[in-house]
Amino acid sequence: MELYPHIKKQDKKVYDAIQGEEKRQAEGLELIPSENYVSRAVREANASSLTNKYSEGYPGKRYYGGQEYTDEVEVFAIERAKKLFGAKYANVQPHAGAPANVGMYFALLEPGDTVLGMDLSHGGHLTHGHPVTYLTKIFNFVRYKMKNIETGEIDYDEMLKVAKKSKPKIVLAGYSAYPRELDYAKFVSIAREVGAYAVMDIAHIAGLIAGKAVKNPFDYGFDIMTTTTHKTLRGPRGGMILTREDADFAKKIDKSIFPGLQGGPLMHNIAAKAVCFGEALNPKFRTYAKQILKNAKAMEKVFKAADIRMITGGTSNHLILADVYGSLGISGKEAETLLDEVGITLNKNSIADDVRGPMDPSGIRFGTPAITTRGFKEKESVRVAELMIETLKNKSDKKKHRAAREEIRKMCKKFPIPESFV
Ligand code: DSN
Repeated sequence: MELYPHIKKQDKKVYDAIQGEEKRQAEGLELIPSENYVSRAVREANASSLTNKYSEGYPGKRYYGGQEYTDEVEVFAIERAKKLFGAKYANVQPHAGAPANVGMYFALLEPGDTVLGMDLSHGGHLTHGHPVTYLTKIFNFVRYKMKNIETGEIDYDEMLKVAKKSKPKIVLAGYSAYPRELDYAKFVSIAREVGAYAVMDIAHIAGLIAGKAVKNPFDYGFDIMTTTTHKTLRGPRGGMILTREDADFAKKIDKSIFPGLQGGPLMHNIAAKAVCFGEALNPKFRTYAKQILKNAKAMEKVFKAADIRMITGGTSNHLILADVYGSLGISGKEAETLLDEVGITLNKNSIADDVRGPMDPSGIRFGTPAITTRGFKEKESVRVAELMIETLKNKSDKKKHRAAREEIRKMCKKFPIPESFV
């Protein structure tokens, strides 16, 4: 079936670039742990005529006419999100994860207030207060870290000390490169002790929570969860804020997103979120989420057997952070390039206390959400890990690389990107 007949006819340059990307995705393995493949249904909603509509405001309270269907779509998304995560309120309008976090900060904080978040070098995220963001011009960010890099244990004693001293208004959990589960009860107890909100940025593990493969921070008393919808949750690119507080509090969040931060919501994107949440509510999604973890464990075993150091010693979620420089003498950038050549896409990543700089760090970060969507089980995941290690250990052996490329092409043919998940 010709998928893009109109672009093809009208704009050959863009058409060719899209075709190139389709082919790249079809013929290679995606191991970037924050990426996934969405269903055709999600893509159709995202490409729908809802993109034509301005809908500033919220369902039932819009600034423009003609909202009978956009209201329906947004209510579907909100109701499904609440059910999926056990939330009382959901704001599905953030365009991405960063605006979800910025909107959350402005709803909860005054300029100069303090946030206690995870250090970026130990797995945190730019929007959790890295100095390169504008956020640090307005709010004060203090940090916690791992106590033991080899096990991933967070230094909760130090965290409490810092919290008592700096009196944060938000104790922020969540990460983009941390392969373990957090002790949610400890986060909440520290937040309560200093009178702060307990907030978790679940972007990376939203699908694992929705699929009940890992714990839900709301069950431990967290007040707010922010997220993206396009990672393990397997939806369109986008963000969301979930709350369990009262209606006034939810109104504050809503006001912060619109009109505080954003203009018109992307209604086509919200429709795609609704479709994604519908998929995630299907019991099959639980099987998917659990398989993501099994596949990551299978890859961990191969890396362990090959004596390749993994930050925190392995994984309890969907991602692995491997110290390829320390273990194989190859930088993260070199490893990323070598693996790209054999059809495996992942990203270079700083590791905790990295001896190298962020543009060419010591580590690689990879994960299993996308290959699990393709239908990979433990057997295939083990083989991918073996091919990765073989490629890195034989970095100049072009023959081996060609053979690996060919094997990966075959795997991709055997496990094509599925069109439907329900
Ligand atoms: N860029 C995302 C990731 O790869 O983890 C986080 O924002």
